[in-house]
Order: sequence, then C-alpha cells, then structure tokens
Amino acid sequence: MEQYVAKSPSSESSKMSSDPAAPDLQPRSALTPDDRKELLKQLYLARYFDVRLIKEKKRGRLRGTLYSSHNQEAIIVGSLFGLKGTDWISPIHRDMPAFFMKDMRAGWRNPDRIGMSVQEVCAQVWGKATSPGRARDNWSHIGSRAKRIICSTSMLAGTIPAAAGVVYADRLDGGDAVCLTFNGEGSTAQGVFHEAVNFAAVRKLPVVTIIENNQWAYGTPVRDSLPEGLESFAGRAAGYGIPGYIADGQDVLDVYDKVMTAVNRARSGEGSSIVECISFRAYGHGDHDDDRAARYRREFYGDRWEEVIAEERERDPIAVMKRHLVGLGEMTAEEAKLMPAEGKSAMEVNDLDFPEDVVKYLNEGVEFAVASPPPPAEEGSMWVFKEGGR
Ligand SMILES: Cc1ncc(C[n+]2csc(CCOP(=O)(O)OP(=O)(O)O)c2C)c(N)n1
Ligand SMILES: [Mg+2]
Repeated sequence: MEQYVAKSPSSESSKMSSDPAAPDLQPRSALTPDDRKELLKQLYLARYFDVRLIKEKKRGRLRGTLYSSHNQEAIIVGSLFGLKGTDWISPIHRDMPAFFMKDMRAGWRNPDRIGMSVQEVCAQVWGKATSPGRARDNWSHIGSRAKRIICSTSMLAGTIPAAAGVVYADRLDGGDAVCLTFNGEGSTAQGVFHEAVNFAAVRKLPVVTIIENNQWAYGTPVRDSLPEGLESFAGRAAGYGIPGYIADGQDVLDVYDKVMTAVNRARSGEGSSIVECISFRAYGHGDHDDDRAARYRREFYGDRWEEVIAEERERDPIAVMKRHLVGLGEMTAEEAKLMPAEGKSAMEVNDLDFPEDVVKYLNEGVEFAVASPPPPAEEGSMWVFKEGGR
C-alpha cells in the first residue's frame, strides 16, 4: 500500500474547503509589524518551554511524562493570537504551552490576563503545591473557569462536547464567547467526535474544532485512520454541513488566517467549523515513547526516513516565520540568522539560540516551581470522595 504522508501546504498554496477571503481581506492583513514580531517571539517561547523541560528531565530535575509540542508551536500560537481574553479554550496533552499563552497579547506579565501564568504551569509540571493540579498529575489535567480554560481530560475528543456545553451556556447568558478545541487527528476516530461536532453544527454553536494533524496517533500513522476516499480530516466537515479549513500547521500566519476566519464566523452566529492544521510530530508520543517511535517510524518511512525528517525540519515554524519577516522587509537576512533555534532538537540548542527575554520569562516559571513546596502528604487522599462525607 502506498505510504501516506500528509502534504504540508505552503502558505501560498494552502487551500480551504470553503471559499477563502481575497488575500487582502485575510485576517492577517490587519496584523501590524509589531504583531508579527510578537508572533515570532511567542513561537520561540513555546519552543523554549518544550526544550527546557526536556533538558530538565534529562538532568534528573523533573519526573513524569512529557508530551512535546515541538514543531507544532505555530498551531498553538497562531490559533490563540486572535482570541479575546473572554474566549474559551479546550486543550489536550499536546498543547501544554496553550495554558500560559492564552491571552498573551494582553501582556505576558499582565496580572489581568485571562490565561494561566507561566509560574502556575511550571508548578504543575514540577508537581508542586502551587500548581492547579496539586501534584495529582504533572501535565494537562487542569483547567480554570476564571481563566476560561476547560479542564483537559485524557479522553480523546472529550474536548469538544465540553466546549459545546460551555459556549451553549454562554450564549444562553447572552455572551459572545467562542471556544477553540484542540484535538489530534487520532481523536477524529472517536464516536464522541461525531456526536459533539454534529451537536455544535446543528445548534450553530461557536465551537472551532482544531485538528492538529501531526501524522501520528501514538504508533498509528494517518494512513490507518483516514479512508482512501477522503483527502483530509477537514473533509469530514462537509458531512456536518459546516466549513472545513486546511492550514499549513508550520506557518503561524496561515494558522492565524484559517482559525480567525472560523472564529469570526462563530462569533457572528454562523456556527462551528473544523480547522485541520497539517504538521509533523517531532518526537515520540511522549518521551517514554521516543525510542520506540524511532523504530516504528523508521520502519514506516523506510528509505525515506531521513528525507522526511529533513523536509519537516526545513519547515520549522520559527524558520517559516523568519522567512515571512525577511520577505516583508521587517527583518534582514543577517538578523534571521541570529538566535537559530529552528531545525534543531532539544539537545542541540542552548539558551543563546533564543531571545533573552524568552529565557528570562521561562526562568521565572521554573524558579517559582523549583522553590515551591510539594503538597502535604494528607492531600493524597483528598478530593476523591466528598470531603467529610460517608
Ligand atoms: C478515548 C481514548 N482512547 C485512547 C486513548 C489513549 N491515547 C492517548 S493519546 C493517544 C494518541 C492520540 O493521537 P492524536 O489524537 O493524533 O494526538 P497526538 O498525540 O498525535 O497529538 C491515544 C491512543 C485516550 N487517551 N482516550
Ligand atoms: Mg496525532
């Protein structure tokens, strides 16, 4: 059987299954040079979060499993960038930076920002008492009503019914909030994916279902979850009578365009959409799967293994954004060579490959987490059954 490798459309050629706006009406046309600079900075931040945790774990300073979003940062950054603070997100394991990058446009250190702080998220990863999860888990099983982040669960596609319920309630209360749900392409095979996308479509709910197609669901390649007659996961949208957009998941501006088109549509009452972002999972499913993934992917791609990796690295989201900035005359070719974090794995980069303020910002989170105490032992048996009840 022919091996499936998802196309990574360039921003010029990426297509939408419904009629796209003319280029000058695309949402990106309203972005300023400062916005674009900020987008690049946020890509660096998401990448640095990832590489820093991998290094901390290799140094033995961190326990628990890491689910890397390396190479998928443009999906997180580009989709969050145009949201209002009062919008909701429903993330899953691959989107850990989303918890602290939500509403970052309001100011990274703005205490009124409607997103978690980097301190809270690092404390979560370190399993400290200062974290939302209070050491019950080190990863994404957290949420916050105040920050408008739906508590992430491990149930694939469970992000969508929860999102539909939240925005349905918001609409009944007269609100205009939109909810972005993040899902891997593997979760589209779940029954609840169908139920929830259908419910949101029928009720015209402001739910945007993002499919992060990183071409692998644990050890299952896309070839085994997409029928031959269907070209894309976004193509499923037609069956629900809603638009399905395809974005180049390596290009933050393309993600921004497609997600904002879906968000604007949702906010104006036209209902839900699917946005598939084509990317490539950089490592194993989690770091526990790295060695095995190297074997099963090598087996799958065969002789093309090195070529596939080289192609995906060439289209690193940081590199793609730098090329945009150079093309727009907002960065010189010489400047683009500075801080070369792109195209390198975690162990190949060091702090000098990142902007100083990005390193400083994340250090504040890490230092807070390391200095925080663990939760008291007696908490171990709490919050499972009703406290004080029988
Ligand atoms: C309902 C359900 N079935 C199986 C699992 C186990 N599981 C966790 S992640 C995962 C693969 C997810 O792949 P995908 O949706 O493509 O997301 P990715 O990890 O690639 O971001 C599986 C099978 C689960 N968490 N929930
Ligand atoms: Mg996947």
